[in-house]
Formats: sequence, structure tokens, C-alpha cells
Amino acid sequence: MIGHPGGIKSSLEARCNRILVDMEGALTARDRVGIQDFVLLDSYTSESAFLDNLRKRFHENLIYTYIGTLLVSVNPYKELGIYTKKQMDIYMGVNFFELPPHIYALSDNAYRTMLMENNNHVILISGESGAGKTESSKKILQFYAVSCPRTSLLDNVRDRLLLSNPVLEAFGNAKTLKNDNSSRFGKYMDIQFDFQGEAVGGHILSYLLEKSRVVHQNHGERNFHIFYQLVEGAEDGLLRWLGLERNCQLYRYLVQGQCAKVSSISDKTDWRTVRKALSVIEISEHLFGVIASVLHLGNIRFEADARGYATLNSSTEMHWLSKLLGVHVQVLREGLTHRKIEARAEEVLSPLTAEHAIYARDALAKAIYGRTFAWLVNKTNESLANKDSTRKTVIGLLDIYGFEVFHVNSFEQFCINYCNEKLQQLFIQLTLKSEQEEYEAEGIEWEAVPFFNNKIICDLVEEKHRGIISVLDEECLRPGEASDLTFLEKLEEKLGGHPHFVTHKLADQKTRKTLERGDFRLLHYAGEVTYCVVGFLDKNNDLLYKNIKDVSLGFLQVATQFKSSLAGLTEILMSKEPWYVRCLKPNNSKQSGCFDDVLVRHQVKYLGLMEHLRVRRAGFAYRRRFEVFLQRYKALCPDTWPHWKGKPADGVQRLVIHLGYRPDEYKMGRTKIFIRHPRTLFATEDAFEMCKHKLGECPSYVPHPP
Ligand code: AD9
Ligand code: MG
Repeated sequence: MIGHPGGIKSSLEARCNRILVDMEGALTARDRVGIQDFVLLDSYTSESAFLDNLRKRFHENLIYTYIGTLLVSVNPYKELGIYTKKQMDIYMGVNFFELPPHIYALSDNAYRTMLMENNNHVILISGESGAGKTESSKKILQFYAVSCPRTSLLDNVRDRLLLSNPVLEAFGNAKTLKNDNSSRFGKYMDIQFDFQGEAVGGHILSYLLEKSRVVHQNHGERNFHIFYQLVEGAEDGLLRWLGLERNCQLYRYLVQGQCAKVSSISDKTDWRTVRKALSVIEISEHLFGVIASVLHLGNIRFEADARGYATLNSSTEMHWLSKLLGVHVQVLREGLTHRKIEARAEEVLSPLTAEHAIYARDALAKAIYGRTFAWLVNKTNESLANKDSTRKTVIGLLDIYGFEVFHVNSFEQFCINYCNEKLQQLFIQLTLKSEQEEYEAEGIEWEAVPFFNNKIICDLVEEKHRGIISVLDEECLRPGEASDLTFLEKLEEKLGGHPHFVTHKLADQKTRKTLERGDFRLLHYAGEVTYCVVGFLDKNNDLLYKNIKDVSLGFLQVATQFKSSLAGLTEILMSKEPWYVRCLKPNNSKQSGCFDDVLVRHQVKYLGLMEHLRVRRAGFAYRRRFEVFLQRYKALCPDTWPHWKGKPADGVQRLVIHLGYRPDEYKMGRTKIFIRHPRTLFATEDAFEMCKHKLGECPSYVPHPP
């Protein structure tokens, strides 16, 4: 069987759908709803025409538009009723351009290509904070979990795949000023499929959780959802067992942003969902004990004694902490008010000042939460693991935290924006750069499309010895001498003159007015961001109080660890066939029906959508190695069937002439055939479906190209 189990629905059903869409098309004239693929736009080089088309469609609730096989999605900020089971069925097994653009069409095409070519795929979802990445990734997962064939009794794996989302969101997402459900960790998820196309397992990798949020939130922001869900939603008995009261205002770690209640969020309802999900994933209630201990920890107060050393009076909190963490009160007390230091091969306890004790308390809270999150991801993975050892193919889903700029930006934004910079670099490499290089290598006539390559910014951040991360690490290795300000001075020394880096000292007079002395500004691909250096060294060290001598040579600082995990992620993504969803944010006020031209134009620009369109438009949507193409379609031409003895390129040439390809529809490269429009390939695929009976006559036929 080729393609989708059950075959490509080229026959009656798909045709009926097409007729329905055509009828709809007749009713909704092109003028009103715009064009569903930018490639077909008449003035395809005009940014204004691009924007007009997006805006028109947005106001008709048509949030999806293609650029070839790339999907552009504009956040509608309202429920559209387009994610029903019925919609899933309509999109299942239908060729890309037969139906209006939809995230299900992209999901289905990735899935069918995976089955047809027996290889791994990845869907890269990008866009700034609040643009709709997490929602997109959920829709894709739902599509696979709900509508893929069910041939075995693995219903619980599908349930777990779906339920892993609310759990990780509860622990890893939070309300920020940009998004009420902002991802505060990066997530890469593999969905594993067996040879019949059934979703049989999954695996999640998580990237750098924003732990600082546990102890501090800016005005208008919240801590991670789970804390509020627990306090608002937990049953009375559970709250009593945890020593908590049903009032978020009582917990210091929950109220720093002064917005414990958010109108768009129902913590009570979400609690029920999370609770159920945790029980399906088989995670015990002890988890809540750890979460509650963080809240108790936050309420511990210190006072300074006559010598300024910390004393601790919070006996109720200490009691609950001791109970929930299973640590004796005296040990806790000592741990929170003293640090161990080595003196002449002996360990002695040195008292902490009240200020240092607060630091130690917060560091402990962050560490507890960070480790709990890592544990939760592990547990979820155990529950999603498929123990059967037969070969699986995967579709990966990448949903990271989007590019963000706040009034004050710190180490966290630096890491998040660097991550987005890397993803943009990958996009450029895989589409704009390699695409054009391939045309050249294959000898296809090509006029280069210029584009901005953000490699220069990635290098600025990550280059060895002189990149920002390297400089930060160096400073972190000079305890006692280095500070956030010496870090800034080193940056100025090493990076002065770099076109994407500026500080108060380096700036011209006009720019200087917009910068404080403790700031550095990066000119990111998506715009300028000013970072305040305060806290960079501390957050990069992320130490639980311990003697600095404990810091062994193998110790990696946070940013460096993040850099190497991103390098690992890039490798994973590069090894798979990519599909892209580019999410756009229509306005900054989270409002439906409001399309802010300036804001959207900016995103279209920095995401490189115009360049992508130009390359797509002038280029070729599909390419296949001659051998693969010939092997698959040779039955369609008497000259190539059952065996073609000559060169594969000549066989392909004979085949496509026989199929009636027009000369402008395809080009013969050195090793591959390039097909301009998917329609041509789909017609060939349809013809192939119809003559499949021939294949049985040829014992040497291999249905899946290698
Ligand atoms: V962040 O980088 O994690 O801060 P995301 O993930 O890009 O961001 P998210 O998917 O969380 O944004 O979307 C933000 C909000 O927009 C959601 O909570 C929904 O309220 C709304 N949204 C996004 N996409 C859709 C959609 N397809 N339909 C309806 C949507 N609402
Ligand atoms: Mg998100």
C-alpha cells in the first residue's frame, strides 16, 4: 500500500470535498478572501500586497495561508470552530492544495510523506511570544492522536500523548505581559509511528526552564500556573495535608506580580484537567508535596541578630517544610542560615547574613522546582515510551519560547532570544541558503535572492573566546573579583565596534540617551533588545550555596549548557525533513479582529517571509533524485516499465515527456528532477494510484523508494 493507510483519497471523497470548497469559493469571491497561497499572488514581490492578502483573509477568519508548503498562521485570539473531528477527517489523506490551507493539511502531508518515504520529519513552529506556537503544536498533536489509524490496543499511549500537554503547561507555562499562557521552557517532542502509521509513543526534550520566575515575577506577571491551580483547585483534604490555605495572597512567591487572578484563566478547571492527566501518566500526589514546600519556603522570613547574622523564626513553615521534604527541622534550619566551608581539611559552618540567607532560600526554591520539572519530564517520557523494538519513524514538533522584549530584559530574555536567533539561522540555512546553493550545485539557472543572514548575531552570542557567553563564563570563573559591571566592561573591550552590539559607552550621542550605564543592546534579527546586566553572573552560575572550591572543572555554566543543548537540538532538527509553521501576532493587546499593520509588517520582514516567497516562486517546490523518481513512477510509461536499462536521468526524461509535463513545469538537474508546482507531482501520484495493479506483475518492484 502506498501513502496513507487506506490510500490517497484521490477518488470520490476528495473530489466531493473539492467541489464543496469550489462552491464555497464561488460564494466567497477571491477579492474578499484573498489568495490561499502567496506563490500565486500576482505582485509577489510587494510587501503591501502580501500584507493586504493576510489582512483580507484574517478578517474573513481565514488565519492560514501557504507559501508553497510553508504555513503562515495569524493568531485569531478567538475560537474558530475549525479544529473539530469532522475537519480532521476532511483533511486526512487529501493532497495539499485540494483544500483551503490548514494546520491539519500540513500535519497530514508530513505524515503521508513520512509513510511513503519511510523517513523522519520535523515541524518547526516559530514566531514571537503570543503568536500561537503552542496552540499550533497542540493542534498537530491532536490531529495525530485522534485521526491516525488505530490498529492496536494502544489507546492509552494516545491519551498520554495528549495529556502530557496540560501537565507540562501547568508546570512550565505562566502568565507574562505578552501571553497569558507563555511557555517558559523550550519543548521538542518526537511522536513515534509504527509502519502502519499508528502513533505508538513519544519522547520529550525540554530546554532551559525559566526558574527565576519561581521566586520573582515582574508586575503583571504570574508564577507557573501549577501553584495557583493547587491553591485554588485542590480538594480541602489535600490542602490540609499540604499545610496550605485557599488564598494565593498568603504566599509571597505568588503575589509579586500582583495579578494572582487572571480573567482568561480558570485555575480551578485547569486543576481538574491536570489532576486527571497526572493520574493517567501515573504520577503520584507526592509531587504536590514538593510544590507546596516551595510555597512554604517562600514564606520563611529571616531577621538579623546583633551581628547581622540571619535568624529564623518561621516555625510553622519549618514544620511543614520538614514534613513535606522529609528533612529534620534542625538540618533545614542549619542549611538555611549557614554555609559549609572547608578549613584545614575540616568542614565548618559559617553563619550567613540575613541578606545571604534570603538568597540561599530562593536558590533552594529554584533548585527544588527545576529538579521537579526535570523529574516530571522524565516521568512523562517513561509513560510515553514504546517498548516494542521494531523500527519507528518520527515526526518531531518544536515549540520553543518566542522572541520577547520587555521594558526590562534580563538573562532569561537573553537566553530566549538567543534560542530564537538559532532557530531563525536554521530556517535560513535550510531554506534560503541551501535551497539556492542546491540550484547552483545542480546547474539550474538561478538568479540569487538576497537575504539577511543572522549568523553574525549567533556568532556574536556564541563564538568561542569573544562571544558574549564566553565572556560571561570567564567572569563567572573569577569569584570575588568579577561583577556584572566588569562583565559589561569586558564585553565593551571585546565587542566594541560590532555592528549588532552597543552600550552606553560605545554609543553615539543620540543612542546614548536611550541607554543606561548597566545596559547592553543587541540588534537581533527581530529587532533591538536592551538587556540590563544586573544578575547575569548570578543567574549564569545558578549556584546553590556551596563552597566555590566545589565547583569542579567539569562544571558548566547555565548559558554554556544552554548553548550546547541548542547545538544538540540543531543536529536533531537537521537530521529530519523540515516543515514550517510561521506564526504571526496580529496585535499587542490579545484582541480578536484587530490587525495591526505595522506590527504584522515587522514580523513578515524579520521572519524573512518575502525572501522565502521569492525563492519559492522562482524555484521548485519538489525535487527527487532521478533514481527515486524513476523507481516510483516507472510503471506509468511503457518505455521505462518494467526496467529501464539506460541512465536514470534519461529514463526520467522519457517518463515525464510521456506524462506530458510542460517544459516550464520541471528542470533536469545533475542528479535530481526539479518540479515547479506540487500540482504536477500530485497528478503524477494520482496516475500512479490508478495503475498500481501493474506493480504486481513485476516481482522486482520495490514500493517504497529507499
Ligand atoms: V510564547 O512564545 O509560549 O509566549 P506562543 O506559544 O506563540 O507564545 P500561544 O500558542 O500560547 O502563543 O498563543 C497565545 C494565545 O493566543 C492562546 O492562549 C490562545 O488564547 C490564542 N491563540 C493562539 N492560537 C490560536 C488559535 N489557532 N485559535 C484560537 C489561538 N486562539
Ligand atoms: Mg508557547
